[in-house]
Amino acid sequence: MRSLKSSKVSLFVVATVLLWLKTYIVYKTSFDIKIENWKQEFILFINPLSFLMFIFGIGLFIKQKNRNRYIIITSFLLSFVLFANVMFYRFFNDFLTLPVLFQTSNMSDLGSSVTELLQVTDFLYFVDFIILVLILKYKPSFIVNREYSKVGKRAFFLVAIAITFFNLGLAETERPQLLTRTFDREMLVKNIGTYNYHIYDAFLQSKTTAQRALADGSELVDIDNYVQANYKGPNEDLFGIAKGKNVILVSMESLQSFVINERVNGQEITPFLNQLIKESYYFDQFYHQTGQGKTSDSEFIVENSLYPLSRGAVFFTNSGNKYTATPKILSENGYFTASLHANNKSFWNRDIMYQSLGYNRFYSMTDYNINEENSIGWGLKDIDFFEQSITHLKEMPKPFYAKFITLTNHFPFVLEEEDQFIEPYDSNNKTVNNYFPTVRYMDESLKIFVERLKEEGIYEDSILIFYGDHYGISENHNKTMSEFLGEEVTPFVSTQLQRVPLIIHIPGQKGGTISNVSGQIDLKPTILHLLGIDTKQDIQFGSDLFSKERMNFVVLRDGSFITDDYVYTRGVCYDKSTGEPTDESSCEPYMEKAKNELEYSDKIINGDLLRFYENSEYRK
Ligand code: GP9
Ligand code: MN
Repeated sequence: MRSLKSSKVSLFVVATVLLWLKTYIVYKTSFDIKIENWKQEFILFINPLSFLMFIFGIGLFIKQKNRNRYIIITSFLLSFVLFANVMFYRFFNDFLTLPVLFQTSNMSDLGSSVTELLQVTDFLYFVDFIILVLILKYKPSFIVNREYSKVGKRAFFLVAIAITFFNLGLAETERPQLLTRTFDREMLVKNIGTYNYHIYDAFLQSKTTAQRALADGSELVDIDNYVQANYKGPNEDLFGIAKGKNVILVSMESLQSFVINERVNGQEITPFLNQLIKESYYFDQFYHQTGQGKTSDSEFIVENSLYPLSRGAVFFTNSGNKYTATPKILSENGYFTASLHANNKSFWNRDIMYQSLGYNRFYSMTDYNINEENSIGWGLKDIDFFEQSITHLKEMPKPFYAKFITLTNHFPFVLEEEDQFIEPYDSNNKTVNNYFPTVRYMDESLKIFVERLKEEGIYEDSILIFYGDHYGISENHNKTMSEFLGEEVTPFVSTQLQRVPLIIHIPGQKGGTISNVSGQIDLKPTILHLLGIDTKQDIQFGSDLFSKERMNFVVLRDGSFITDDYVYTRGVCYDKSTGEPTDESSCEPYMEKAKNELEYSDKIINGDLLRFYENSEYRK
């Protein structure tokens, strides 16, 4: 009697365990999720559990009669979500997101090929659901149906909560700031599980939708007035100087200005860039303005002349917005526009965002030959990346606008012995030590890239724009940085360290060093003006770097700003000439402007205001 009773189980337990195991098996068999160590494997294994406990646990509150029905329906729906992801993955090699689901072009592609994508064995994706139905029909005695005590229910949900936190905690150690930075769908699914990922995606989506729905375009009047009042005309001598030329943009991973013309252990850190600077325009007071979206933020700023968001990555949160980005403008002006980056295409949601930015083509991981020998750290080594990219470049229709995103100089700055052209710095801080050889490696890759461009006859027909995407050495390393720089890293110095190199090479121009206080936001009008394209009608917060009317002023995403004479950061006004705090009144005239710019830009993004711009009547 006793043994008979104990062999009975609750249907919700069976459903949870079956779906849990099934999800894990599907992860392993239907998706290509890269696992690097046992901890990641363990996270992958447990990640469906907490969600399933919650969702099936709701059944505990439902009266017996309906409970089984609830469990069966839920099991079917979740299986369907999983299956839909599998189908989507077969076609797009990516996980579903809500905006994508409603992006008709994507879905009609998929719709027409659904029958081709279906396989006979696909019913296996519903096998647990089938088992549940069969049990209920033929072996109902196997199932115990009872009401659960309050304490029992409470204990159950406490365990579910504990598992959630355990999962999130583990994920955080594997991937810090996973949720706030929202890196990559694969990374999210890997760490929080496919079901939680959909909830998170739905949350992001509803936030965006609500803000967008509430906007009506009337906000644009103020913004437009501000932008028009701050418009700076182009430099007459340079406007259109590169008309019809190719544009080669290189995002230099984690490159900060402090390494330029600097040595470590007596060796030059960036010999090639130091050389290139002599034949180009070099901006030594140029700042990155990125937030949590890192590289993707820099891409966003550079191509839209808007600020990124203070939280999250705009590439994720607002990828469906209307933008008037450089690639879009240029493709309307006869250019072929492409981005080249040897990483997973869904990283930073690039595959989706690039459509909104107007790219014709994205050369991602699958367009490169990547193997164990030619990769390190985050993927394909920069030298191999550039070498392989030349083939793509040669095939592009001319003129082209091509953006290259380097990768090797990425935290944690790992490099193989054979790629170390200089010795690491000597301190007890591995990150800072190793930063220099990887920077040096990237410098070498750029040298090879330019040599190849010359060999292929592309160099003389192109303008080159090389910029650092964001800092590489974070504030966690201030102590070692103080040692390296020979001065204490105060908030003032830290702000100065946010300078990244910007080099613009224009064939036939001697160039020179320009010390305008400027930032990534200024690149869009600069590039367009060099190509002879007017930007007077654009909503932009930057201004042409060569303009004679320029104001020396840049705002960073954290609200800090820099002028000719002052640095304002963390509520303190610093005198640039001394690096010491000074009277707040010196910074006061700019405070309002800095705040306004960030707020206006946020409004544009959150309200998707540019959709009202082109067709609107308000501009006379
Ligand atoms: C990844 C590359 C680097 O595709 O953009 O990412 P980051 O962490 O620098 O933003
Ligand atoms: Mn980066």
